[in-house]
Amino acid sequence: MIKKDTPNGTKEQKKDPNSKIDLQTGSGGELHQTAGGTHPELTTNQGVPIFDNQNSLKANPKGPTLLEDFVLREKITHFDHERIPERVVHARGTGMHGFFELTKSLEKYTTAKILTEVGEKTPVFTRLSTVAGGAGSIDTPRDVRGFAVKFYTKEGNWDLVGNNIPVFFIQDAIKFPDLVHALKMEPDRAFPQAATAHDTFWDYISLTPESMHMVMWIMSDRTLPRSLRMIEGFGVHSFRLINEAGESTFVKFHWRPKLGLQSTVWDETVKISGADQDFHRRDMFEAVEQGSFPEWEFAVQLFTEEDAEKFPFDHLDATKLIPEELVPLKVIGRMVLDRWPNNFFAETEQVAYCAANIVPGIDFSNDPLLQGRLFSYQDTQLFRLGSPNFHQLPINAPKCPFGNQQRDGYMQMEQPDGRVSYEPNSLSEKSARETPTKGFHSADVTETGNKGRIRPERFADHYSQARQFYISQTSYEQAHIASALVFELSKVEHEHIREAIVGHLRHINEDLASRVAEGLALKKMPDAPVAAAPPQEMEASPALQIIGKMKDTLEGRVVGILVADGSDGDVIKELEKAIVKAGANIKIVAPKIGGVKLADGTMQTADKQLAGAPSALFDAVAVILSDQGAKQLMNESVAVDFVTDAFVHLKAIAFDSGGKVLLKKANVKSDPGIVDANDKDAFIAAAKTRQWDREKSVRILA
Ligand code: HDE
Repeated sequence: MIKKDTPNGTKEQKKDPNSKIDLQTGSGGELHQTAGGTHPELTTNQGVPIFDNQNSLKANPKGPTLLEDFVLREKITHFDHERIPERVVHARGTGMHGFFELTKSLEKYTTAKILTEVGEKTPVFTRLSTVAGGAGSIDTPRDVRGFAVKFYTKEGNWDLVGNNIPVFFIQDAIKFPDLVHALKMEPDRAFPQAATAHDTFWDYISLTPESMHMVMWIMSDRTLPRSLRMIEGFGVHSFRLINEAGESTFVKFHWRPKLGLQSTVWDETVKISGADQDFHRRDMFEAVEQGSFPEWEFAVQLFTEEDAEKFPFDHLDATKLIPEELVPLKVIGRMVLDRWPNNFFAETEQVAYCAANIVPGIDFSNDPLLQGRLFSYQDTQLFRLGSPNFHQLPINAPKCPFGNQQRDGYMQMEQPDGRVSYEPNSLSEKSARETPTKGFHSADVTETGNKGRIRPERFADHYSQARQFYISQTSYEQAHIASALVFELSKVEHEHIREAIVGHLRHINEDLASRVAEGLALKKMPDAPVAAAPPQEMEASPALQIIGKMKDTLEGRVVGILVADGSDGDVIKELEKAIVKAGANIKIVAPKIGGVKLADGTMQTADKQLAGAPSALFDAVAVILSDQGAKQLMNESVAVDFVTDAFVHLKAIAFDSGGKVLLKKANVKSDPGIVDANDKDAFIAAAKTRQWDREKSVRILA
C-alpha cells in the first residue's frame, strides 16, 4: 500500500500524540498555487522564497557560478554537514514508537509509577539493532540484536538498554573497547563487515574464557532471527527496585515476543542477506503499516539479597543468567509498537539511549559491566550528537514537565527567562527547586572493603552456564551450534586460535569439542586450559531453547506462491483463503511483475518477480503450475532454486500437478512437509513449523 504524499512533498505527518512540539516545522513557507496544485512555498532556511531550485546563479549562460548565490551555498553547505558519527556499536537499527501498558502492579517492591499504575499506557520509543556492522550494513548478519526501550514515564525517562541475549561477553567494562575492536572489521584491511568470523574476534575470545557462555548463545540460531518481532529482549544486568519503606529487591527484566521465538537456518540467512539487505527493517515497516503491531510481554525475575547468596553463581556477573527454573518469570505488562517514525534521522538516528536513565523506585546494582555503561552512554551521545542539549531533541525530551538551571551550550533551543540560573535562590518564585520527598533516591546500601582492581571470587566459573546452555538445546539446535563454530573457525587463518577455542569447548561438552575438532580436521584434540572447578552443575533449562519457544501459529509469517501462465486460479484462491485465515500474508511470485494469465483466462497480479524473490524470503511456499508453466520453469534455474531452497531450509511446500514436476526437478523427497495443495489443513500445520528431521538428509552438520 503506497501512502499519498501531502502537497509539501513529505508523507502525511502522523502527529505524535504525546508531543507538545510542532512537528510541522520545516514543511515549507506560505501556500501558493502551482500547476500541480496548492503547495507551500519553497524557501531558504531564512524563509526567503526560492523561484528556481534547478539552476545555480551564473555570470552568463555559459559562465562560472557566482559566489553570491546564497541559495546554492546554503543548500550545498547543509548537505555537506548532513551526517553525524554513527554509533560505535549498534550503528544499524530500526526504531518505532509504541506504548507500554502495565498489567500487574509491583507496588510491594517499588514506588516507580510505571511499575505500579495498572492500565496506564506509557509512550515508548524502541530501537532494535545489530551490533558489529555499520549503519548501512545488512540486517541479517550472525550477530546479537540490541533491544533498547525508552519509556517516557510521568517521572522522567527510563531507558532499558538491553539485548536479545541475556548474558554478555565480558564481566568488566574496562574490557569493552578491546572486545569491540576485536569483533569489528580488522583495522588494516577494513573487513569483514558485520561478521565475527575472523581472526581478531576469535583470538580475543580464546584469551577471554569468561566469554564462552555468550559464545554458546551467539553460535546458536538466536543470532539469526526470522524477524525482529520474534526476538526476546533482556535487561541483562540485575537492577534494584525500591519500595515506599526504602527496602530494595533485585530484578532482572525480560521481553517475550507475542509471536514466539523463531530463527532462520544459516544457509537461508546467507541467501536472505543477498536478496534483501533490509529484510528485518522492511518486515517491521510492513507489519506496522498493516496494523499487525509487534508486541512483547514484559516480565520480571524478583529476588532478594539472601536468595542471591544461595545461587551457585554471582548474579552481578553479566556472563551469568538466572534460570527461569530457579526464579520464575512474572509477567507484569506488555509493549506494543504501533507507529513508524515520521523521519528516520530525526528519531531513530538521534534517539540517545542511556543505561543511566532511570526513575525513582529503580536503581542500579553493582554489576561492574553495568557500572561502566552508566558512564559510557552519556559520553558517546555528547560526541555523536555534538551538544549537551541533545535531551531537547523531540525524540529524547521527557514527556513530563522538566527543567533546572543548566544553561547555554551548543544548540540551546530553550529560552529561559529571568535573571536567575542557580539553585537555591531567593529571587525567583518560578525557578525549579529540589523535591526531597519524591525525588530520585539511591538504594540504602553499605559499601565496605579495600579498594583494588579485583574481581569477586565467584566470577571465576566460566563454563557451568555455557554447559547448561548446550545441554538444554534440542539435538537440532546442538548441531547448529557445532556447525556455526566450524563455519566461524574455518574463516580463522591461525591454527593456534582454532585449537584454543576447541580447548575451551572441552570444558563445556566433550562431544561438542569433538564435533568441532572433526569439522576443522584438527590433527589432535587440543588440551583444555586450566579452569576453576565449577561450584555446582547446572541442570538443563528448556526455556533456553528456541525450538521449544516457537509458537504454533502462522501469524506474522509469509507464504510465497509461485505461479506462471496457465496456473489454476481456484487452487490459488482456496490456498490464499486458508493461509490468510491462519494469520499469514501471501506473496504471489511470478516470472514477470505484471502478473500471469491464469487457466481461465483471467489475470493474476504478482507481488514479486521471481528473480528478486527467492524462497528464503518466505516461511513456506506453494508451487501452483500448469503443465505448460512447469515446462517453462524447469529451464529457469531461479525457479528450481526456489523449490530446492525451500526444501533445504526445511520449509513446508504445497504443490499441484504442475508444481510436482518442478519439485521432482528440484530433487524434493516426500516428507510430512511436502503437501498436496488441496490438503490445506496439512499445509497450514506444516507451515507453522520447520521440518527438522529433514535436515540430516540435506546437509552435513558438524
Ligand atoms: Fe552498549 N553501548 N555498551 N551494551 N548498547 C552503546 O551507545 C557500552 C552493553 C546496547 O539503539 C553505545 O548510543 C559499554 C551491554 C544497545 O541506540 C555505547 C558496554 C548491553 C545499544 C555503549 C556495553 C548493551 C548500545 C554506542 C560495556 C546489553 C544501542 C552508541 C560496559 C545489556 C542503543 C550508543 C541504541 C549502544 C557502551 C555493553 C546494549 C558506546 C561501555 C551489556 C542495545 O555507549
